Amino acid sequence: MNPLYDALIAPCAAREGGFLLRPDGSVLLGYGEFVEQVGRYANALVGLGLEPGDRVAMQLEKSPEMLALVGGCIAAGLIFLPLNTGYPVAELDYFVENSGARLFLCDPGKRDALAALERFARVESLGPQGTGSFAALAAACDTAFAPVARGEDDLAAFLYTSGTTGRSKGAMISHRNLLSNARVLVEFWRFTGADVLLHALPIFHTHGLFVATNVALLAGAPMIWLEKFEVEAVLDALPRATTMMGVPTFYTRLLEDARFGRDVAGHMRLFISGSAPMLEETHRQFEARTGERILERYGMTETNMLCSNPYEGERVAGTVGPPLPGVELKVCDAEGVALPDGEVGVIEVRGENVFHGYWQMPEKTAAELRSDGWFITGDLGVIDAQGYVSIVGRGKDLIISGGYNIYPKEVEAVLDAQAGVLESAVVGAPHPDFGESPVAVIVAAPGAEVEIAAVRAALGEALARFKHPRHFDVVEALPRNTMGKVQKAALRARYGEVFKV
Ligand code: MCA
Ligand code: AMP
Repeated sequence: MNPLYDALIAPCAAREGGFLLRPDGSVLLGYGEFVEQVGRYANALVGLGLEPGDRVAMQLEKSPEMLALVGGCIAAGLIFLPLNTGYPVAELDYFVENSGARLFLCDPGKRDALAALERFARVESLGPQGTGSFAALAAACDTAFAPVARGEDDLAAFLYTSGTTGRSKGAMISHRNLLSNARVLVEFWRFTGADVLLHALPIFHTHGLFVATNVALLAGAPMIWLEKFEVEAVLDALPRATTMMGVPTFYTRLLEDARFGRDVAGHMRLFISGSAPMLEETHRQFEARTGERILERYGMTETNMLCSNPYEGERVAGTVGPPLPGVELKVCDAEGVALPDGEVGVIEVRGENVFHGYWQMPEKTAAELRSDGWFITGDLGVIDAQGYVSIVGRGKDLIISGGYNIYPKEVEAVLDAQAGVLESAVVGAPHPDFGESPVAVIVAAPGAEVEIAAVRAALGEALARFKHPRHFDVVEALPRNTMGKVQKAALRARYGEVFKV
C-alpha cells in the first residue's frame, strides 16, 4: 500500500488521452507518459541512494517534469519539499539545511548560482523537455517501478510556512492528510472525469499542488496547464475548460479586461477562489459580468481546505461557507473554549486533514496544535446562524499579497539590519491588484540618513521579490501604546490609502 500513489497515480495507467493540455486543447503530457515518467524518476531517485523518509527539496519552474518528480517522490516513499521559485539563495539555504534534505533539485540555469547548497545536500538540475542532470540520470532508467509501501500516517510532504516569530516552520503533511482532503473536495465540488481544470496557479503551494492537482488526479480530470497566470492565456483557454481555481488577483485581473464576460466564461461549471479574502465587490462584479457566482473557500498550508461555500445552495459573498465534511471547526477564546455563534474569536480546527506538526520544532508545534488534535489557525472568525464562517481578521501578523503570505517580522529583520536604520515596522495596506501589499515604516538612527535605494538592494539579496515593501516612509518615531508595543493598527490606518488608484 502507498495511499497517494494508489489513489492518484496508479489509476492514470488505465486512462486514455491527455493529462496536461495546452490552451489549444492539444496534449502536453498524456496519462500514460505521466506514469512512465513517474516510474523513471522514482528509479533515478532510488539510484541516487535515497531511502524512504528522506527529504527531497526542489525549486523548479512549473513544468510537467516537476509534477512527475513529485509523483516519483511519492512512489519512492520520499518526502517532497517544493519551494517558491522567487526565493533567493539566502532563503533557500535555510530550507535545505533545516529540512535535512538529501537532494536539492533546481532549474539547469540556476545550477551554478546554487552551488553553495552542496554543503547541505546533493544538487541536481531538472528542466523542461528533459534538460538537466537529473533528467539525464532518469533517461537511462526503467519506467517500471514498484511503489514503496507507505502507511496513511507516513509523511508525504513538508511545506514551509513563515511564522510571526522566528524562522519558517516545516509543516509535516501525511498521505492521510492529503488524500482525505482531496476525496472530500472531489465530492463536494462535484469533480468528475468530464471536467477540464484550468490550472494557472504555481505548484509549490497547497493551492496549486494539493487542491488543484490532487483533485484533478483523483477525479481523472485533465488540466489545461499554464506556466503562470496571464490574462491573455486564460482567455484563450477558458472555452475548453469547465472549472478554474484561483486567488482573488486572478479574478480582479480578468474583470479588468473588457473581453471577459458571458461569451468566454458563461459555459463554466465552477470558478473557485481562495488563499486570500475576496472583496464582496469582486463577487458582485463577477456575477454581473458572467452570470456565475464564484465559490469561495478557506484553507491553510497546515490543514489543507477547511471551509467551502456550497456547490448547490447559497454562496454568500464575504463568507467562506460552512466547514467541509470531516472538518470540525470552532470559534473560541484563547483557552480553546467555544464561543456562542455570532461572537468573534480564534478559529480552531480538527480532522484528518490537520498536519502532524512542525519539523523538529516541538515547542512551536505544542503552541499551535493542542494535544487533543485542535489546531489554532490564528485567523479570527465568526459563525452565523446558518453555520457559515466569515474570516473577520487575523490574530497573526500576516500580510497576504496576491495569495502569497508575508510575515512582517521577516521583512522588519532585514530593514533593521541596514545602515542608518534604528527600527522599522511593516504593515499591509489595501492594494488594487494584490489585495494587500507591504508598507515599510522606518525610523532613522540619530543623526543618520536612510538610503532607500540601498535598503531595496539589501531586500533583493535577502528576500523573494513578492515580500518587498512597495511603499517606504521614513518617520521620526513609531506609534506605541503605553506598554511600548508598536501600534500596527494605527499604522494600517495611516497608510491605508497609499496604493489607492
Ligand atoms: C509576483 N510578484 C508579486 C506577487 N507575485 N508581488 C507581490 N505579490 C505577489 N503575489 C512580483 C513579481 O516577482 C514581479 O516583480 C512583480 O511582483 C510584478 O509581477 P506581476 O507580473 O504583476 O506578477 P505575476 O507574475 O503576474 O504574479 C501575480 C500572481 C501570482 C499571478 C497573482 O503571484 C500568483 O500566481 N499568485 C498565486 C499564489 C498562490 O498560489 N497562493 C496559494 C498559497 P518584478 O516586477 O520585480 O519582476 S496556498 C494558501 O494560501 C492556502 C493553503 C490556501 O487557502 O490556498
Ligand atoms: P497559508 O499559510 O499560505 O496556507 O495561508 C493560509 C491563510 O490564508 C489562512 O490562515 C487565512 O488567513 C488565509 N486565507 C485562505 N483562504 C482565505 C479566504 N478565502 N478568505 C480569507 N483568508 C483566507
